[in-house]
Amino acid sequence: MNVGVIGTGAIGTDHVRRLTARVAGARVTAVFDVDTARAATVAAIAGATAHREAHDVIDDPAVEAVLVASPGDTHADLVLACVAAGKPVLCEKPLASTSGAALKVVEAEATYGRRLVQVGFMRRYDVGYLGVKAALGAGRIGDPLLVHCVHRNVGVPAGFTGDMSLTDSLVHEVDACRWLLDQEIVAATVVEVPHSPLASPELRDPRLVLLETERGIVVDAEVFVNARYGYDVRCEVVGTTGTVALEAPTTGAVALDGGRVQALPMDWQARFGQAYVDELQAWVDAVRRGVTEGPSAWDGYAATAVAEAAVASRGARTSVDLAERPALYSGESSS
Ligand code: NAD
Ligand code: ISE
Repeated sequence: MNVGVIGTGAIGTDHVRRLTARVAGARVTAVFDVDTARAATVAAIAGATAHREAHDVIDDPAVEAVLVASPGDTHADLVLACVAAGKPVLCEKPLASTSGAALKVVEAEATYGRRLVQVGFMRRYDVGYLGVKAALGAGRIGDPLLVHCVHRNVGVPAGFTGDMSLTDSLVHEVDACRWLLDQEIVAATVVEVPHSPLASPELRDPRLVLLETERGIVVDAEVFVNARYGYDVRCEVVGTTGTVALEAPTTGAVALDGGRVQALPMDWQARFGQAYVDELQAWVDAVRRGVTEGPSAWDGYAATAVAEAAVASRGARTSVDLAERPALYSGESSS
């Protein structure tokens, strides 16, 4: 499968490397980035052509599917162009920077009549999250009552501003909880906590967010994007008869000099490296079979709508008012 990649920054470059060396059945044949030097360097890794415009990648007759890894506010227009061209597209999260823009993608795909869009919520491919999902599905902890989530980054790049800890980071917890619990989130409340003086004030870092699902389950999610000590993602679902907690891959614990040290990954590349490979492989396999599976445009829309409610919250409970779900997505959202 010939893939065109738009956006060759941190994750775009990683995805090109993965599609070139670790994923079977795909090769990158075209790339675009507004940073033309970067695009040329990444094109050379894959033996691909660096195009002059993003739309040249989508319109390239040799490109069979597109991967969008440019900044979030560029996603919706690029995905809409892919749908108009009838080309399958794996779009990095978030699907769009506003729920209105995400809904336009949902509506365009519903009008097209079959799925073309997969959103890059790669945690659904992580072996730890899959273990939590399997335990819930088997009823091992009874009925879920509440979920504790933690999402801590060492730090964030310079362009990471304002409410991005909600729109770019919290969206992972939103999607994971919708998928694990198989229900929509209907309200968000951001609870004020003291802010770290080590983070830029506009980030108001960390944030504590309460999410309520349609069947009354409450999720507390801490997002701390300048936690410094390591990349630490946790999730524990509490049920009526037990709990199930996310297990992260470990490199073993070192006991030495009267202490015991467990190494942590320092970034998402290390923590979710295998999940990205498995996500891409699943995408390629499905598209080669003529279908698109995995997190859908509806999932992307719902996640952005919840993040938007969190941004609006400022301490007040804010409801999430989703549009009516088109039949194209019935029975598949969050499953
Ligand atoms: P980045 O800043 O490293 O890379 C973005 C690239 O896009 C840059 O090379 C930039 O020059 C290019 N770009 C900017 N505007 C463009 C445009 N209009 N058209 C084409 N290219 C353009 O950012 P990143 O960390 O690689 O993040 C990119 C996207 O991937 C974001 O949406 C981010 O949320 C997402 N992401 C997802 C995960 C995940 O865990 N799934 C991890 C990291 C990033
Ligand atoms: C980044 O864009 C990601 O998606 C990472 O998975 C997440 O941990 C990080 O907070 C985001 O900035």
